[in-house]
Amino acid sequence: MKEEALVVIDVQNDFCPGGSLAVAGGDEIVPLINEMIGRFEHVVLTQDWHPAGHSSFASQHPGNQPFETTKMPYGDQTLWPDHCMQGTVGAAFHGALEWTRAEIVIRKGFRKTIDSYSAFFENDHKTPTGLGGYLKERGIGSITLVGLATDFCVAYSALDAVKLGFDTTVRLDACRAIDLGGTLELMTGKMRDAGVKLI
Ligand code: VGL
Ligand code: ZN
Repeated sequence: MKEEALVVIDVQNDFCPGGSLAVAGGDEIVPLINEMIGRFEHVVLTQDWHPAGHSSFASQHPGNQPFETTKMPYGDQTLWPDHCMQGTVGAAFHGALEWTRAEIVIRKGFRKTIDSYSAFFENDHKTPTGLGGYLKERGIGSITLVGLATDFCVAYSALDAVKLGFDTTVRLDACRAIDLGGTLELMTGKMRDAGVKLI
């Protein structure tokens, strides 16, 4: 029997109300995620973890505003307000998240010149974070994704998980979206087409 893991994406203060890149209702999902954490054999967390001056921050691109898109060597990149800086309160997990059972925390976006939405690959879609190898070595074949944000880090993680051969489910009721001009509908469609189970 293949093992199953819950993968909790980026439930961090900066993505919750009051944070610098707040996702509407981001904190509402914490009780449901806590309940799920209690039911899964394996729990994995991801943590968006940027150095100061990260290249995904609009503040590093004179002439650009947050939420605009720019070209990077690895492709198009949305620019964000400064967020989830390493070691800050904004980068910490939401205070009510019951994370103690997590067996691994995957940090991502820690290289200054490249962003990483997905828990599996950086935004060049080539550089692995190590999570795919970790799950495979542990005999985990199915994953359920929850967290923030549905249309960015959750969606990119789910699409990569399918590519890596994991049986992949997203619990949409335990996610919240940024929804930048239709990105929620776009990414939900891509997940459905790729074979992600959306619940
Ligand atoms: C995320 C934008 C920038 C996310 C992370 O967790 O969805 N979005 N960094
Ligand atoms: Zn980020």
